[in-house]
Amino acid sequence: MENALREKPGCEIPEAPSARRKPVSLAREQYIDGILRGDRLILARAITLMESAREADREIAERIVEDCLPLSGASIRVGITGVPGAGKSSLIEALGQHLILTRREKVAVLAVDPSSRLSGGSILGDKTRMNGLAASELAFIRPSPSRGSFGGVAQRTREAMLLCEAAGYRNILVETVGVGQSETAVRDMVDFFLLIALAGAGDELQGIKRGVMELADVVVINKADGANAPAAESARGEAENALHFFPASASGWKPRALACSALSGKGIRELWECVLEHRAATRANGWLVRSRREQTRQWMHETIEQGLRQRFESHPGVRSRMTALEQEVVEGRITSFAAARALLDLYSGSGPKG
Ligand SMILES: Nc1nc2c(ncn2[C@@H]2O[C@H](COP(=O)(O)OP(=O)(O)OP(=O)(O)O)[C@@H](O)[C@H]2O)c(=O)[nH]1
Ligand SMILES: [Mg+2]
Repeated sequence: MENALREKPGCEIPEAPSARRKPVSLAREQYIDGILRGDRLILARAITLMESAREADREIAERIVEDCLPLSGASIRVGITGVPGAGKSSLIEALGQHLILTRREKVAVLAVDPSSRLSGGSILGDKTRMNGLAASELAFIRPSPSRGSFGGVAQRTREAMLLCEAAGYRNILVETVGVGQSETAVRDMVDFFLLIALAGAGDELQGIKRGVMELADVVVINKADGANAPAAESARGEAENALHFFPASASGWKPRALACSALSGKGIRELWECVLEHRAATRANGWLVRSRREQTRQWMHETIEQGLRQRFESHPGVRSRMTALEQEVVEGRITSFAAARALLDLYSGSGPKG
């Protein structure tokens, strides 16, 4: 775990702290073998390879993902969102402990954090909230990729998810902080979406956006403990009422509101039972298979978009003109549309040269 969190993009072989670190690549078969054995260090290194900016690393990584693909898919994929401080990390710790200690199941925790691009940090940086998981042999925690566009970050997370599944993780928890596009991106890569909310001072729901609530399979009112318990129960009722007014979801599942405490463990078992119930229902009515198929179709298109963007941005002609054209746009000497068209023409080789 420690190693996984300390891994940096690149390809370093882990060595004793006293030894000199020198980058050594593993062969593709070694990655595959390691992943299939459930070796967490190799799994972490394969994910690092995917996040690498080097074309050669990406190529091997893509082949590793392809090799792992037939062995992926058997997990329950759960997305978890909520405003900062709602208790995402704490709830993941509580759910993870439930899975590990009570159910003896492996759990992988991944993150999509759009802000990590700017801060260089990660929402999973606060490992202190996940002490138990961080110390468990049955858990794997991976922070959000901190480089690349948001679409790239989401794509890396999906690929990491597939590798974790091949490594035998039957439960994947994907954490994302509640800031707009990341919730939709995570919703589109999971089977079940969990929204964490809090009770406010007047017992009403706090910090929930209607658009996000519509994505939720369950709304969890966290911190239902101590003096806050009655307020949480009241907010739960309010959330339950609000959920009734949303149109029925395509999965046939009726979203619920639950009150929980990540701190005391209250409601955690019931929360996971709700996930399992959703699983059984959507498997029986065929939605799970349809949803996964639709997701892979969508991923194909997103991968194309990512690929095009990468190629565009690394195109020598585009790179040489980009800064100058940006400047002209900023100074109002050319419209943004004309500048974009000039760059696109350059890329496709049909436009004005220079
Ligand atoms: N009383 C109480 N406090 C909680 C509970 N869950 C989390 N907290 C506290 O709320 C604070 C935020 O918890 P986190 O788990 O870090 O929340 P988060 O949503 O991951 O926050 P960010 O990573 O900053 O977005 C911490 O001080 C936790 O101890 C709970 O069930 N009850
Ligand atoms: Mg957190």
